[in-house]
Amino acid sequence: MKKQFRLCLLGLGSLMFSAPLAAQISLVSPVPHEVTDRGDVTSVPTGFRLTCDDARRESFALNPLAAKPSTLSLLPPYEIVCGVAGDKCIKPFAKFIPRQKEGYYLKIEAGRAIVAGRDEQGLYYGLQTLLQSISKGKAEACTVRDWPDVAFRGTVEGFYGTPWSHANRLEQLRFYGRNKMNVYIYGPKDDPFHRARWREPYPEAEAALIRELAEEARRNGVNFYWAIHPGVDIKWTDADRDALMAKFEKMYALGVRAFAVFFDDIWGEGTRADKQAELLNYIDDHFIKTKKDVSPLVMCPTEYNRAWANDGKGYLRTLGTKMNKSVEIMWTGNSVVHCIDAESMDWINSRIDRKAYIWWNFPVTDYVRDHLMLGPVYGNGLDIAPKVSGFVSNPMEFAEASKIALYALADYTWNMQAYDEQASWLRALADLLPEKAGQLEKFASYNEDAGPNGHGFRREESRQLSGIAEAAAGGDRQALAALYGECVELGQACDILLGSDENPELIEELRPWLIQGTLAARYGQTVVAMALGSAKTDVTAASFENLYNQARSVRRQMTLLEYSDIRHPLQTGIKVGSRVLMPTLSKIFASAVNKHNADCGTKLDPEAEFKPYKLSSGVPQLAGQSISAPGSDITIAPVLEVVDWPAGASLTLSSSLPLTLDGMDFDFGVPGQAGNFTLELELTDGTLRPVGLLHYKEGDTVIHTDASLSGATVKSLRLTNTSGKAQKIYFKKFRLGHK
Ligand code: LOG
Repeated sequence: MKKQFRLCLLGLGSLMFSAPLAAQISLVSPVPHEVTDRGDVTSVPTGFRLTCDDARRESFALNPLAAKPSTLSLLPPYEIVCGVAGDKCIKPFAKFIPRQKEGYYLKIEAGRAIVAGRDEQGLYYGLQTLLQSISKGKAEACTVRDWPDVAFRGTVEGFYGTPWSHANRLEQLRFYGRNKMNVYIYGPKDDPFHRARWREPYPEAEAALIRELAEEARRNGVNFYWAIHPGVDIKWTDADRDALMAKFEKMYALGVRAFAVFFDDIWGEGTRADKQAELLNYIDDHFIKTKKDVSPLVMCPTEYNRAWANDGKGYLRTLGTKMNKSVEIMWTGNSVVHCIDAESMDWINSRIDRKAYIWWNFPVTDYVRDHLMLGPVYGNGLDIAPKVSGFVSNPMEFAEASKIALYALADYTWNMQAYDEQASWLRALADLLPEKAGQLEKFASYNEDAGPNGHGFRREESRQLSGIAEAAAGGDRQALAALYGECVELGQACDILLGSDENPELIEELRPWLIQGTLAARYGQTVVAMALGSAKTDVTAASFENLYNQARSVRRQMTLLEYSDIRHPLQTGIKVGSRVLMPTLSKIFASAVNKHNADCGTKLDPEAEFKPYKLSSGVPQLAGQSISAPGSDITIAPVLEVVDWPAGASLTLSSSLPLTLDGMDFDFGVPGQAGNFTLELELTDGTLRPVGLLHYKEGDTVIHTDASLSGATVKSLRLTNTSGKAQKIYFKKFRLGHK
């Protein structure tokens, strides 16, 4: 028995050492609602004695204690009394338990703690709070009453791109448990058995993994939702309905006890509200309600944000009136990527006649794959809790890096009024990388904004530069010196993180951006040296030109790194400091060069950026897409949603150097589009040459060019919708090969 207690001690120990300094209830995240009777710091001896009702012994709620419960009163003596409302052993405390679901009462005293949950989930959370508040064998005496503001909190793995790995998902589920999140919705767009082949059951090996996830979720108090995405090709027939039900039965047999149906990003037959409602009601009546042990059904509508809602056609109102009230309806806000406020909740809730279930598209980066979103979580109303039924976040394909935002999201959805974006962010960084939290903070502060994007979603970045950037660009020497210092620190942070083995998975995810960060930092130092030099009379022309050449070379290396294989699959580039730092440095570079040219009569180029390829387009959704040029390919980043390509509108790709073409293929996701488009090459002498477009076989979505393209040396190429009417396509792939 003693041995078991030692195991307990180890469990507590690892938590203790991750928390800095003394025992603090104030270190607990999410921030608890009520903490009273704060008293002395009391020591929590090495190990504990558990007291609970027999009925509670095998409960998942005791998992945080990481050992089998025991009522034997052996040493060591710290007693943890655990129970759920109605249990005998916590009877005297029952009246203190909050009424809310998942709420708990916790009392930490010298010699014992009482943890009383409204339900098992509440007990589980109370234990999490107790364990988090113990640090280095000490805890602060206090009383906590706590409960969640939002009933369903967590994530929806709903992004396009490389789905999370199995190991990622297992770790996420544990992380959710620790952070009091109770939902994980499995819906990666690129799992074929979720979307493209939704009718087919998982092969055995994948099925076993789903089973494991469902089990791990249960151990951590998380509802594992499995989502299906049938809208692309569903026919509203009994056969398809039965195929969906059969798939759900298979998932149920694997241990899944929560289900979702997604209809986002589709067009055509699948988008019909009446049919969607009918199907969902059928599932609700004949599956969810008959099983008894499954969570409420969740659906993502086709019009899932206000910008896309066609109020006149009444899609949302049809769902609102026809679909069972027990079905949750997801909603991303006023647009695809948008913060949520009370007014926008009133708008949607009045249409769907229930509280919307928020699918927040943050920190997902599938629409801006060259950026990371590592900044604080802010912008959502602190008063929306009574208006939402759930709030889940769609993360980045980088699971560990996403934890920064998810940690804060857990905090926000648990206790909105107390939410402090900066404090939560700092705790998140310390939780993720305790030993290098400072370096991670520095790096993260240059990776917050998404850059210009089709969704118009922007974040503040590098707030520490707010008093410096403009002044430095204006030539203020003190500001330039401060900016220099910032660049030194950014470079140090990136180098230190690159060599850190504290969280290898995280560093691997960040690696391309960390390397880019070291270059950005070096570029910054060089540029600032140029500015300081150009203002001084004792700097020789030669030394200035050395700095100039160095700056341009580093800038070129940054572009080449963006094109290199270090990128993750599908990634379109690697941007660091794109909102404030890099534009500021470009301005400083330009003015230093202009000044030098004026002083010395030179003709140095005031543009440092190496940008060999440019894209312009009359198709709004394409105009901002990034270009990548790995090896002898040039690719344009894919667009995730349906692209509306107006009649007559073009896409033009131009190169600053003559380009000898070798081949080209592109995929518009729908067959038969070759005949609707015209491709023209602009040769180096300015003449235009049309190139034939074709599909190799009927039904093929990939478009090929005829042989006249190969070997042509061009300045640009232009693709135009010459069909005479607007075309709906998926901009899936656009690749140009050159010699
Ligand atoms: C998709 C989602 C994607 C996200 C951000 C929803 C409901 N659906 O525009 O899979 O990760 O936006 O790009 C979406 O948001 N479509």
